[in-house]
Amino acid sequence: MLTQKEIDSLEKDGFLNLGPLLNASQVKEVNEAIDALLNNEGEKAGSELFDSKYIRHPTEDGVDRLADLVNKGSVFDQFYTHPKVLAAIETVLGKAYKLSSLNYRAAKPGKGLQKLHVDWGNTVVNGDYQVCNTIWLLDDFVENNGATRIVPGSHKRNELPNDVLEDPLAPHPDEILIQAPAGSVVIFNSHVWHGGTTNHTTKDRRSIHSYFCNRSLPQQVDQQRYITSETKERIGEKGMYILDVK
Ligand SMILES: O=C(O)CCC(=O)C(=O)O
Repeated sequence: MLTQKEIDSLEKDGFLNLGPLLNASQVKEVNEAIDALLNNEGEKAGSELFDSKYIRHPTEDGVDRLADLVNKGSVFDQFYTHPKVLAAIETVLGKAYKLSSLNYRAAKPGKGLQKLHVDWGNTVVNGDYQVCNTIWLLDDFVENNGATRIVPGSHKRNELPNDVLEDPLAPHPDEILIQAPAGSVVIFNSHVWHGGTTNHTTKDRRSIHSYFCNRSLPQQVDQQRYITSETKERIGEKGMYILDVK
């Protein structure tokens, strides 16, 4: 599913751009579904994350979030079942992984800057990675619209950004920006130093994160608690295995 070059680059740099997995009409369909959910959910949008101990920024000023997209329409099934994405997740986490959460994050104009961070409490120097994220671009990510930044290779460092950086909000000399067209999917090892940047444009910068973890860990969103019979019927045994639901 992945070339050796792709596997090596994910291992070495801690991220991999899989290229466009959604075409323009699929991106449009997803963005329409997101708009409808944001309208319907209003103040409650993203609330499935608020009681989770396992998310670093459940609420952020100037950011729209939606959570539990698993149960909000068949259009979201592809985000955690796409074979190429799963192959990349397996490269980082091994075979024993599951979905932790499926969320939407949009940086509003003027907002979106995050500290460089990792999504795990400690460093991992032995390659025993516990968490891995995928970011699905719902807009072109460009230099000034709040694209995600990553410090390549930092997943192998024996130090955390918050401990060693004078200002984790400041640009890092080694960081790169993910710049790619809408529909692209970027896998990033969640132990790599990363974060959102400021959106300097007048339009939202939209994305969906399918976040995976080691099978033995608690999920960011307890999938068993939220799963509906409609979703179970639709996704079948394989989907239920990825979500770790019965
Ligand atoms: O959306 C992004 O650019 C990155 C978000 C992120 O790293 C986070 O919310 O932890």
